[in-house]
Amino acid sequence: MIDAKSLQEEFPILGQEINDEPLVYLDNAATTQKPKAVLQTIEDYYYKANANVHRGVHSLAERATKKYEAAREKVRQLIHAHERAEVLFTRGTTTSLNWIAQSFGDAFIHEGDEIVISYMEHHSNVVPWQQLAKRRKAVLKYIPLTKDGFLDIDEARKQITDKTALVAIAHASNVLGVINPIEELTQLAHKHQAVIAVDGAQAVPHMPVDVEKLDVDFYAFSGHKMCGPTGIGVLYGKRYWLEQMEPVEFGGEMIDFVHPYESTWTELPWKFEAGTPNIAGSIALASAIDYLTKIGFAEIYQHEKELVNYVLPRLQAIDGLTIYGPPEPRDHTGVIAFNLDGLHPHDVASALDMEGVAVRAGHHCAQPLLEYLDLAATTRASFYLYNTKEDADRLVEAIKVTKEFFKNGTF
Ligand code: 7TS
Repeated sequence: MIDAKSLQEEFPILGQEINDEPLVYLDNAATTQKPKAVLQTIEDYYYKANANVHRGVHSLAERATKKYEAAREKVRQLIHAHERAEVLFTRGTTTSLNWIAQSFGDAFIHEGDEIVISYMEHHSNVVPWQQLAKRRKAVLKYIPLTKDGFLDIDEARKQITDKTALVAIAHASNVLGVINPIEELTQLAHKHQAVIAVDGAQAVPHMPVDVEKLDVDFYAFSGHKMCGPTGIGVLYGKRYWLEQMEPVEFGGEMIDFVHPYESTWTELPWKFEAGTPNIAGSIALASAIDYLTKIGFAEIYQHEKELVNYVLPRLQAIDGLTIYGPPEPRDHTGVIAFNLDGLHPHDVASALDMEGVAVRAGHHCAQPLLEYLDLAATTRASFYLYNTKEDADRLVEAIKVTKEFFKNGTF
């Protein structure tokens, strides 16, 4: 079992006061905080090992290269990829999804092909497909949701057909707090010879993920949502596809030979990694993976489940509070979006901030979802491994105070 209270001591940023109240950080879906171990790794790297990778013969360059490639191996183990060559470092989920759209999309999506996504996607799993559909004259289709915010799997069965070339779907929603049945969707896609790309930004940090078992063709996630730094992310792709795909960026590091008018590419995974990569970022991501693995992803999942079991009924008991997504705690992840009757979500988030509780308000980069739900915005609390039941109590209390304040005009 996770002792979240003591874990908080490992995250220096959590120890501060905001607006004279101890900080309760509940904006983990946007980005997570970093433990000392990860911060130390970044410092150590620049203090002791900084050099460019893959090109130097001197000792520091070898040291940096070893660490960089060891980080790739760490990611491979985390997601159970078959081989290191299938693990590409990117800037984050957004870049990973754009690479699929540009590289795979431009090569394999043809006029009239259908690209199937869902109404719960983050913009980074919407806009690249809109753009691809425009470039290739393909058709973008949406899987609708049930009234409790689940992906409508019966509708998915109707939408995914022999015309489907690609299915792109979130593993876990950043608004509704649902986990999608990726194995089932993958089988469905493959039955129709379609490829499946999964946006794992809200899944990998919170639960064990096995890309081989899921059998997905592509899988994307970000380091900063799992205790790692910003600017580093991962694109997993099956060798079968990566081999056939052109790089998205060209330049140093990714070439085999450059002649005046022609060039050839080096082998996977480096063929996709043009220029000096985010070396410190990837090494720090490996450190974050070490940190989380030691605690255990199954334990993290379980801890968040316990928090949701605790907090969801308490939130549901607040009069005038509407919560989106599944009403049963067992179906809900630690992402909880809500609205207070008659109040703007931004006002609610500002009022919670006055109480030291950090949440996000807005469209959460999921405007098609909000349009689908006929909402302008929501407030969202999102939990992680270092959050406690006391944090949950502080959220509930702060919402009650906010409600009273706007009713009576006093805190
Ligand atoms: N996909 C999902 C499901 C996400 O939640 C996010 C970020 C992304 C993709 C993009 O990740 P990035 O690291 O490339 O930016 N989600 C959020 C959020 O919910 N609030 O801020 C960022």
